Amino acid sequence: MTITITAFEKSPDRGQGLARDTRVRWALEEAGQPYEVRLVSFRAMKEPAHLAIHPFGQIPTYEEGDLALFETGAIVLHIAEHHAGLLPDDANARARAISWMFAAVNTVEPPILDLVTAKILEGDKPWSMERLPLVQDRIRHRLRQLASRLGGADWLDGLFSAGDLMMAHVLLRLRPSGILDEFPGLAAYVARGEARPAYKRAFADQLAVNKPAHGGR
Ligand code: GTB
Repeated sequence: MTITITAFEKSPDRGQGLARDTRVRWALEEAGQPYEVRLVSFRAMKEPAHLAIHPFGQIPTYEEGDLALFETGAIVLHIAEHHAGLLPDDANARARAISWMFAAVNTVEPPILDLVTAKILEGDKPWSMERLPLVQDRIRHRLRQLASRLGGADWLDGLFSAGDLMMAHVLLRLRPSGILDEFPGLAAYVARGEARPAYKRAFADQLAVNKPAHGGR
């Protein structure tokens, strides 16, 4: 059955891989599953046809036969549960890997999203500059905890899993801020994720859609 995902017709990051379709592409590449991409404009995302698949009018979505999913955590978990390579066979190790997936989207991603909100959506408010250090420090607090748990290991719990995939992609969003580089262990962790052939294919495919015309940026 053909798998079809949705992605930005034109990603605001111009192909840095920060939009969330990248984590779904990455999971599909790790699982060795071919897929098609339907590109959607910001307007189309808010129209009934897309809202029928994604109630919040966002990307990415995932369609396979009569199954339609939204939310990257659920999509990546679905892929990981149906194909080898993203979750361990041992039941307890599998449950722990899923904990890391939830930790990525529920515990680590929210303060990172707050930074985006503070800089972009609230950047013109008179109190914005005053709030920024608080938001940045909340991220640093989480990263300190995560770095301490990772220690010198390559991955969060043994072999690479969907938990690492989600966590590494969540952390990638921080790179433009410079905060990721304050934590060399985590920066190296993200780089290990990016070095995986599956990530490279996913990144290249989203870049091909978003590459600025005429080679400029
Ligand atoms: N919780 C949902 C999930 O995990 O699937 C969140 C989905 C989501 O936020 N999708 C964003 C979207 O559709 C795209 S990824 N936004 C349009 C809208 O809400 O109208 C978020 C994103 C956007 C841009 C960049 N960037 O330019 O760097 C990075 C990430």
